[in-house]
Amino acid sequence: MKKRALITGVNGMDGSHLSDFLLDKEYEVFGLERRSSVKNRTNTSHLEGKVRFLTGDLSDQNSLLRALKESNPDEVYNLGAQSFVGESWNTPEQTSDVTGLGALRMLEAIREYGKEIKFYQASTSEMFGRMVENPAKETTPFYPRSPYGVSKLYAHWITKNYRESYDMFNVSGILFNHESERRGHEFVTRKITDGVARIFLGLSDQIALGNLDSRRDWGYSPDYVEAMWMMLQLEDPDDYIIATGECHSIREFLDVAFNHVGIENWSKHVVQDPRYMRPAEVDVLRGDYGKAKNDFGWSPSTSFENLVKKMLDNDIRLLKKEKN
Ligand code: NAP
Ligand code: G4F
Repeated sequence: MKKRALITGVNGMDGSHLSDFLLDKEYEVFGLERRSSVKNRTNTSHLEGKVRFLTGDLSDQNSLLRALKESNPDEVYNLGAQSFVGESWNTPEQTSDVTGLGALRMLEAIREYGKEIKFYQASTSEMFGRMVENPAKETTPFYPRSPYGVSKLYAHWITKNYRESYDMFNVSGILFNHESERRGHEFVTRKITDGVARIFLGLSDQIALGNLDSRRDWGYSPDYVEAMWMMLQLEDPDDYIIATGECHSIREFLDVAFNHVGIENWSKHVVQDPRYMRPAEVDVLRGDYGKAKNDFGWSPSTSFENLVKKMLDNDIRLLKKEKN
């Protein structure tokens, strides 16, 4: 019998890579998407006919129970969220509702449905925020710095609490930043690779950015979705950090990207725009993935330089196609 998985946030970056990964493993994959006036399947257009799309919303309790009944999953991956940190100051209530309470609603739906289902919660390094220990470990105290980080912390704790209260197989994967060719355009990495590709092709001259000094531990999304699956195959549920252990500044990201297209001095191409500064910044994030390596043998396979180059080459290809 094929295993069945339900993925919330299926059209997002991770949701689409996880679908690819699970289909390769012969899962039946169901994807929860919310209704929108224009379909947003840029990342999943290649999956039409392979993934079964269900309509639902993490802010609507009954729609989640209905999705469970329709998919009867063995595993639920809760990847749906308002995931953009900057936006969370504009819509803190909606962010808390979907990103925080959404996890509670899915856990309640699983309890109500009554089947033993393994649950994965997409937790984040943003919960460490102003890091009190570098690199962060699973035991490091949390200090979130945005409504998004606070919401994710609620989702993390409710996942753990339901595991302890009801003996559910719940895992919280604390993933550090990860990117891919499918990353949304508002996130800094994709904004840079798209911007550099445009400059290289003569379509634009400048990229407007915010804080260039923050540092992130950037990995590659396809490596990270494998870790999500590995966590759900463990004997006992637990929480794990997934990271590379390295961190780089936005300036270093710009260096690698511009150098890749032969531009050494990029300063005239980058302007700092106060619109992209945040009310409270997370200056540095770096994680220790030692527990994941030890317990299930996971380690990252894509270097920082390769990640930047893959994203940039893809944006150049897409823009050339668009131009033609
Ligand atoms: P993403 O590309 O922004 O995808 C998020 C998905 O959630 C989108 O498909 C979005 O659908 C969906 N969604 C938003 N509101 C919803 C709602 N009310 N009901 C149902 N679905 C909703 O994010 P990602 O980068 O793939 O990340 C996946 C998850 O991991 C997120 O929970 C994120 O917070 C978390 N995370 C990400 C990273 C990272 O670096 N990428 C690191 C740690 C944790 P629409 O298209 O309709 O908006
Ligand atoms: O790319 P970002 O928007 O990602 P951020 O805030 O680190 O959040 C991402 O990673 C989290 C895991 O740590 C996830 F939970 C979350 O869902 C999301 O995927 O910003 C990265 C850094 C920040 O310090 C930001 O201030 O880049 C800085 N930055 C500088 N200029 C910019 C810009 N960020 C954006 N989005 N746009 C800019 O123009």
